[in-house]
Amino acid sequence: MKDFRKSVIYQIYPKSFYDSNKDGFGDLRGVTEKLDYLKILGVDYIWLTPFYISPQNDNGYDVADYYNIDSRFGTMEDFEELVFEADKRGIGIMLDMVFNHTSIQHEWFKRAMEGDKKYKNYYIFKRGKDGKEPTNWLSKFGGSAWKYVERFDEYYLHLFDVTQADLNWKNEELRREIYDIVNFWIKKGVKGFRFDVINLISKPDVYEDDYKGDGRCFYTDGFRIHQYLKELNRETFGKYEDIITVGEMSSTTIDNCIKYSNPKEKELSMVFNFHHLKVDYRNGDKWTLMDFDFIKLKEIFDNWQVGMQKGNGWSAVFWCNHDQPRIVSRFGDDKKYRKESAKMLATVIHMLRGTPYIYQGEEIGMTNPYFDSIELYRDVESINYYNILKQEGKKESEIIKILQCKSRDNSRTPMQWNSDENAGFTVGTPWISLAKNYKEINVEKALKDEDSIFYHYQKLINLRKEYDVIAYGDFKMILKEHNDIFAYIREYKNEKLLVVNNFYGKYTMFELPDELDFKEYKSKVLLSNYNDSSENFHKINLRPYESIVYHLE
Ligand code: TEU
Repeated sequence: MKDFRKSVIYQIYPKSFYDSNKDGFGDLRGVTEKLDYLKILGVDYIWLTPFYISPQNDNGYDVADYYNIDSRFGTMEDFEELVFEADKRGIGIMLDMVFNHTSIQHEWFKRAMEGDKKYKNYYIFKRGKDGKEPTNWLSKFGGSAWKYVERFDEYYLHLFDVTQADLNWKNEELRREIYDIVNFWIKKGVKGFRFDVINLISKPDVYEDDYKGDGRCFYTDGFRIHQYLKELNRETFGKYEDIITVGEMSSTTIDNCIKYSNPKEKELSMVFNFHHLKVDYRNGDKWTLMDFDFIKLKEIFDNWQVGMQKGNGWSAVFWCNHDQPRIVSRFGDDKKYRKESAKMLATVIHMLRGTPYIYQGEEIGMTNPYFDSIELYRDVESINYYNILKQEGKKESEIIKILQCKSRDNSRTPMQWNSDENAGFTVGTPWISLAKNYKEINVEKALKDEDSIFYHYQKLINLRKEYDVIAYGDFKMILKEHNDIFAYIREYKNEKLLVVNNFYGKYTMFELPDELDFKEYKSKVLLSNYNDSSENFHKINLRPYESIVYHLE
């Protein structure tokens, strides 16, 4: 059985991965065809984002039928074949389960709208207040979180798009339906689940205005959340030894994440949190431009690493996913030092305490596409905010600049396989444009270049298997105040790792703090992004984005 702490997980956004049937839309067969590539990389699990029947208003996170596959992605036979072929290669399939909300096209919601009481109680319908929405809460995609339904003179809650209606987890009948869905997919042979915004499912008993914010304090890590997760665990995956789970936790806390992921609590295997990815939000607002705050980034990692370790919790560690811009364009340098900075960023994440996630294309250093016109964007959140920023009076060129850095479409452009037309992703018309640099940045090139970012990721994955200290070691940050260096130590039994990273494109001096006396240790360089890194780790003149991992024993 696999130990998830020794595993690396690869995230696939099937729509943009590989199109096997020429319709411009990636599909499940496309994933099966590329399994050998993932086998070479060495990943243990693949997390697939939703491919269930959906109107695709939010690219599948608006599920209309949890039991069936959207024909654009393929058929149930295609899915079964994918599970079978992945299993043959020692790769487990993880599914994305969206249970905070359904699409308004879901049968349950349709019945609710017909006035069927049973199904109305699957959702959250409330009376308005003084002719207005029940509360002043905001949707995460902009505007009010409530939608008026004339027929009932009531509103339904939608924390995301207006076509994504929030489910009522207080209703036991609804919870049973959910457990049936999870059990259905377990029987299909899946080996894991990612639960979408799962810490938002527990809503309050009383709905009130939020005078200081957007409402999130009433439903984030809500008061029944641990009860719900324990029940979900007990009724579904908890019955099996080899199923791993990860919860996507929005605006959460360390204390809650310890509870979500400490094995004693019997909730989930691990958690995603996003605090480290908000260090380039001005005053917490994503739709602004700001250089990232490096000291804050380190502080957040330090707090979470140490906090989770103390409470015996477990984190999913990552830079990229389908909601985030490309990391090399964000915290690295996607031009002059693309290779060096992408490798450095990879090392920083993979040597932390936690299970690393790689998002498709990250392993070849894919960049943001820098779309220069609103017509090129597809994402509902990006388009909503384009309109909101317009209304606020921002200039078109300013808004496009913001989207070029912040839009979720930055990570949703097709996977770059080779230098053929459309990067070999499709011979049809791709549903979203490609980044123009695909002739330079693609899988075929990466596999031919032994110094490529791809092989750096491959090494990181192999090292995790070989060295227990990477999976199980304690974490300690050093040089917290240093303005350029991200450095830390991992310790396990009599092994240590010293991980030293220059986060910037200029030279900087590393000096091992005096209190660390590692003189009696034998050291070797485990990994570096330069081929002649210093063997002496006491004092190093680090080159641009230089990143070195020392093993001490
Ligand atoms: O994301 C949750 C979420 O909070 C993000 O969409 C977040 O609001 C955004 O990245 C910040 O700008 C999950 C899915 O990953 C996302 O794709 C879905 O759109 C969302 O849930 C709704 O299901």
